[in-house]
Formats: sequence, structure tokens, C-alpha cells
Amino acid sequence: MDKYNPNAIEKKWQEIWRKEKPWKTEINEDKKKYYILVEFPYPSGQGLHVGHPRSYTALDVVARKRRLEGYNVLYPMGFDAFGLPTENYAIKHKIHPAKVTKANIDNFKRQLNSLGFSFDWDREINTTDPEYYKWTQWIFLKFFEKGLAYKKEMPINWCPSCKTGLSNEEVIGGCCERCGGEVIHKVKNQWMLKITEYADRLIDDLEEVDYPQRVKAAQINWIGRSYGAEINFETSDGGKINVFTTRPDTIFGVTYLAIACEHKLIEKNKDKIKNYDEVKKYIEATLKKSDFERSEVNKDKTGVVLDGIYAIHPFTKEKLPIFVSDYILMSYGTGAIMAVPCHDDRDFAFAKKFNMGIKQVISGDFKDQAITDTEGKTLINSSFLDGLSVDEAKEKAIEEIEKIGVGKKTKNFKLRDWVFSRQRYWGEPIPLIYCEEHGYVPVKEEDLPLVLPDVENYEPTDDGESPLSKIDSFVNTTCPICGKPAKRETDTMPQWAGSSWYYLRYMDPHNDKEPVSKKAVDYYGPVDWYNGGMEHTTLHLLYSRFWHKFLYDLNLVSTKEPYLKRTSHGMILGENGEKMSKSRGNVVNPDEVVEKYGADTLRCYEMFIGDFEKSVPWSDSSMNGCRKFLEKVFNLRDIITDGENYSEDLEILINKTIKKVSDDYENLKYNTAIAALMELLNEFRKKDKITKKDFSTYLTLLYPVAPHVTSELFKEVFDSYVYDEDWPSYDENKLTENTVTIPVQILGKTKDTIDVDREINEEDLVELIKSKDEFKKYLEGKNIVKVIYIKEKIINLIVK
Ligand code: ANZ
Repeated sequence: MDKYNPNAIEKKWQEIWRKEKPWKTEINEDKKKYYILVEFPYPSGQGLHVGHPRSYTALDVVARKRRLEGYNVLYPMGFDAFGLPTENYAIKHKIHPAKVTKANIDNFKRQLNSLGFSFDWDREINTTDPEYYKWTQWIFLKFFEKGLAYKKEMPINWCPSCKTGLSNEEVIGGCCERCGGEVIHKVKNQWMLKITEYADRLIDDLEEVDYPQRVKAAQINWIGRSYGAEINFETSDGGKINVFTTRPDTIFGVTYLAIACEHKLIEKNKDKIKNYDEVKKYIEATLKKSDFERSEVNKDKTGVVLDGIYAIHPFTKEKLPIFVSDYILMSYGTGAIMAVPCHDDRDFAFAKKFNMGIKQVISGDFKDQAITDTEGKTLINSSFLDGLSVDEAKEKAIEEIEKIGVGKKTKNFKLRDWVFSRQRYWGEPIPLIYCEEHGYVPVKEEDLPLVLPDVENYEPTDDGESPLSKIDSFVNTTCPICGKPAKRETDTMPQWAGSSWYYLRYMDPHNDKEPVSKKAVDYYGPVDWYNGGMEHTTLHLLYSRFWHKFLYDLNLVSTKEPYLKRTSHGMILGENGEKMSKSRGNVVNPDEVVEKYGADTLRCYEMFIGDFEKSVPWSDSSMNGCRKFLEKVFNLRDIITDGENYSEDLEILINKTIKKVSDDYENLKYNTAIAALMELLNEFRKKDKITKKDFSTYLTLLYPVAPHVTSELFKEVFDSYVYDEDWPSYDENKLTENTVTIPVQILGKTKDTIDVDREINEEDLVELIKSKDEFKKYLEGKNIVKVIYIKEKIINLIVK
């Protein structure tokens, strides 16, 4: 008896798969397709993280199962390789980022292959490959053509240490997502993508897809659609302040107005504002802060009243003070608010500090806190709104506001347009040329890809311009329209660009005529199942849905949504329960795990350690448990017997296990599927035999999780490939035992139990009880006057 030797087995099978390409996918109209996608990795210098295989194994299980179910499965892999970490590493070590990327990808590929994933490597993509980013640039030019890419001078988030602009999404708590340094504001001319044009559809079409509720909610919140009103308040200087509110119902609770520092009213009234110097000082101090700091709810409220002007309430004609305050953002709504201290927390805090009036207009017990809960409340102190519910009052207030011509109903979004420029080297060059006469002109399609020039120096510049701006041979060109000297755009695209459409390229990766053919999209699209991290819920998922909808409008894809179903895995943490990181010294290296335990054990372990959607700490002892389990599977071949040897209970357990494993693999319950397989294994070992048929079924069920060892055993015993099998089916009628054990009561007291056929009727059951010695003594000479039988559960005989 030879011992389980995973290293030898795994190398052997990986070599077979590399040569025979059993996972290669081709369009086949006679077969139903199933497209399975996992988020492609960023090939960092650290190599594969043990967290990566959690997602990849889970969907590898699904991919392998689907193939046995007869589907034509597309399960591709690639690399999202542009971006800052590589560029920063390259700068530090003075190696070209392209070289760093190539080395990292080679290492990642080696590691992925050592885990035996069934990817179709013939479809591998790499976002930094000019053959790929040619089409990323092409799509950008479509945005430009349609007026959805535009240049705008705007304050951007600027990371002084990375020397680059960041999107709002990349600023976490006022700091750079990449380096953790503080982010400041800087005004720059930036390329923008008009994602806001798709805001409604990005919310409404979520109804069509199967995403976890928390993912949908995160997208909806991020887009932040709200309905409200814009209301004009006349000002004492004869002008107007237009405020945005989601609560027009509270119009009679207004006690002051507040405007953002950038609001144009201030400059306009320079001469009328008596304390202009004080106001100006306040504004200067505020502009240094980030939006994040300014809008923090709990922070101490600050502001300055505009002394010398006031606003007039549109209904009561009351005079209302106007403040400038940092909690009003210029980028949201109209940059001005009507403050209702009694029903808004921030206004309440502000009013307390500045001694403003507080007017209650929504019913409820008002104490030392704003009443923000509107559930079941009605309007008070509000003239024509009195007695209405909040929803009714919103409608009625808007009606009246529109009637007297001081405002209108509006829809507002929190979502901003997407800052699409980066002043960095390692990204897709934006393919535009600036001509004095013709403005921005697209690079001709036949001149794409616009390849990143090979340069010596790709360090960012201190003035915030892209390193490309220093390369004269790149910058100086001619206008595609008039042929006169012109200059190239030198900004590059953000890291999110390449991943916004990669799932389409996998369908047709070698197409040199278009990003993807309609034929391929119609066959493979949309993605049936997409798994990825929760951290990509608001960024990547939103961006790629936006690009997809844009391509849908261009009739390049046929469905509104790119992904039918989305799931998310929890993270794998260090053994101490903290995030794995180099600095904590708790990183587990998958190479060492594969070396020590084998890839099948690692796969099994990653699927077994707990609820797939929750984070779990790494555990060496569970690794050992999984390894022991596979050893026992390996040794099953020593107890194979010819012929049938069924006991009813084993047959039922097998059918039950097939059902459970089949269902669990579909529902992210990999851990309980494996537990069921462990239980069945123990049953075979107890019996000390397993039939060939059961052995085949068992290996097939385990194959998606542990493909190497099951392929080996299957080939040895049946001389064929386990992956040529059909997925096992079960017999509906054999899921439960036919015999049940029923307690028998006489006059309500349990005397003993009886084993009977599940389907026995009451009459036969009573006869059977009467015939049994253990009950005879209670029944002799007595009459059964009543029988209470609860099917399969209990029987009670009433005797006299
Ligand atoms: C009056 C009011 C009364 C408000 C009330 C709220 C509660 P959401 O719901 O998040 O969209 N607001 C409007 N523009 C603002 C800006 N530029 N900066 C800071 N705050 C702004 O928020 C909408 C509410 O936020 C608006 O409705 C406005 O305050 C405030 F009981 O108007 B509300």
C-alpha cells in the first residue's frame, strides 16, 4: 500500500491539464453556456495571498460541477496590472514597471497553477498589454465622442506623497487609500466621466440582478438618490438664495439659512457684508479642510453670520439670518440650505451654539435632541400643512411652492462624476491630442494603441504633471485634423479603467478588430456568477456596471447588466484574527502550505474553515484535519469490494449526501458539503467496504474541491477521467429511511418503542402492537376504546 503523496499526484495532474487543456472553452451553440467570473488579481510583489484561493476555489468548485452537469463553462483568469504599487516599487528599486509586472505575473501564474484551478489560460488577459489597453482607449474615445468624457477645472483630492489626484472613492477618512497619507485639495484640469448620467439606471436596474441585499444597499447608498425641492429665498439685497432640501415639509420650521464658503453670494455682497473680513478669514481656513472633515456629523459646529444681509421666508415673510458654515458643501445640492434645527441633527447643534431659534413642526416630545424620526408623525405649527403626515406634507409643500413660483420638485444624487485623470506613468495614456485650433482631438482609431513610451524616468513630477509631460517626443505631435503641430494629453487613466470591461474581453480575447465580437457577447454574456470582495462593492462594481450600460447604449452588448449574480467571500485573517500583513508578520505563504500539505488540502481547508461569507482566522490545526481527511479518502481504495453490499441505511445516507453536496455547492455552503462527505467516509470505514459504484460517486462529489487526488484515484480504479463523469443524481424516494421507531403509550404512559414501516396505517399498527409480547401484558383482558396516532411520531392507546 503506497502512501498519499500529494506533491507527486498534483504535479502529475497539473501537467496533464496543461497539455490536454480540458478546460478550454469554445463557442458551441448546441451547448448551454455558463460564465463564471472571479475578480482578477493585482499582481503585487508579495505574490498570491491565501485569501485569493478562497474566492477562486469556491467558483472552481462551481465551474467543475457545471461541466459535469453538461454546461459549456467559461472560467477565465487574468491580471489587473496597472497602478500605483507597481509604479512605486519600480521607482524605489529602479526597475521599469513593465519588468516588475512581468515578473509578478509569472510568479502569480505559477502559484495559481500550483493550486489546480480549472482556468482556461488561453484566454488570459493583462490590462497592461497594449493589445488589451488598445480597447480600453477605444472605449474612452467612445465616451469622448458621446460627450461623456469632458475636461473640467475642479478641486481634486491630491495625495502629496503619491503625487497624484484621487477619486472620492480612493479617499478613506480624509486619507489616501494607497499610502495612508493625508489628502489635500488642489485645483486641476481633469478628465471626467459622466457617470451621473447613468445614476438612475444604476439604481433601477439592480432589480434585474441577483446580488446580496447588502451589496445592493451599498450601491444605492453610494449613488444616494433623494427627492426633494429647490426653494428660492429672497434676500435683502434683492437677490435670491436657492436651497436644496429633502424635507420641504419642514418649511415652517426654518430659523436661518446657511451657505457654503464657495457660494457666490458672498463675493456679490462684499460691500454689504459688514463683517466681510471676518467672513473671509473663516472661508480661507475652511477651504484647507477636506469635504470629509467638513461634513463630519459629530464635529463642533462653526460658522459666521453675514452681518448686513438677511433672507425672507417665502410664506411667513419672516427675516432669517444667513450664515456661512463649513458643514455646507458646495458640491452637493445647491451649496445652500434652509436650516430646521428642531428636525435636523446638524442644524440643531449649530442652532444651540449660535443661539438660533428652534421651531418644532413635526409632532413628538421635543427635549434636547432634534426629532428626526418621522414614523407616524404629523405636521404642527405649519399653516396649511397642519395635520398632514410627513409624506403628504412633502407633496403639499412642493405643490404650494410651485404655485407661488418660488421653487420646484427636484431629484438629487450624492454620486459625483468620475475623475478619470491620473498624473502618473503606469496607466493607459489618454488618447487625445490638443490642437490650438481644433481643441481636443481623438487619436485616430488606426493609431491605437497609443503605447506608453519607454522612458528612463517615470517618477512623478513635483508640479503635479504626469511624467509623460517631460517626454518631448511623446508630447509633440500633429493634429489629426489639420496636421499642424499639436500636443498630446499626458494624463493616464485610473487603475479602475482596465477592470471596467475585462469580463467582456475574456469572451473574445484575441479579437484585433473590436473589443469583443457581438457573436461572443451573445453567446457567453452576461456573466452568470461573479464572486469578489465586499471592498469592491461601491467602486469596481459600480464603474463596470456604468461602462456596461454605456456599451449597451452603443449596441455593443445585448444586456443591460453585466453580472446576473454576485456573491462575496469573507477575508482570511491572520491566526491572531487580525488582517494579514507584512508589518504584522502574520502572512501565510501559499507556496509553503502547498509544499507541506498539498494543494488539495489547501483547497479543502479554504472551503471548510467556516461560513464562506464571513471572515475567518487562519488555523494550522484545521489544515491538519483536512489533510487527514484526504489521506482517509486515499485509503478508501484498500476496502473496495466487487458487487453490491447495500444496507438500507447506507443507501439512504449516500442519496442524502448527493443531495446535500449538490445543494450546498450552489449555496456557498462549502463547509457543510465537506462535513457531509466526511460523515459518509466514516460510514464506509465503519463498514470496512465500499462498492465500486459508491467509490465512483464519492470521488465525483469530492472532485470539485480536491481535483488532483480524486482524478488520481479515479484513473487508477476506473481507468478514465473523473471529469468525464456526469454529476451524480439521487433517488428522491431514497432520501429518508422506510423504517421509523415509534414510542407506544398506554393510557399516556410510554411502555416501549416499536419499529414499523413509515407508511403503516393505524389499524395494522394496532394489530402489530397487540401481537408483541412486550405490550401483551398491558392489553390482555382490556378493551382499546380509543387510538391516538400521530403518523411516524407516537401512538397512544386508551384502554378500559
Ligand atoms: C431642510 C431639512 C430639514 C433637511 C430636516 C433635513 C432634515 P440627504 O438626505 O443626505 O440628501 N443639505 C442640502 N444641501 C447640503 C449641502 N450642500 N451641504 C450640507 N447639507 C446639505 O441630505 C439632504 C439634506 O441635507 C437637505 O435637507 C439639507 O437639509 C441638507 F428636518 O433641508 B435638509
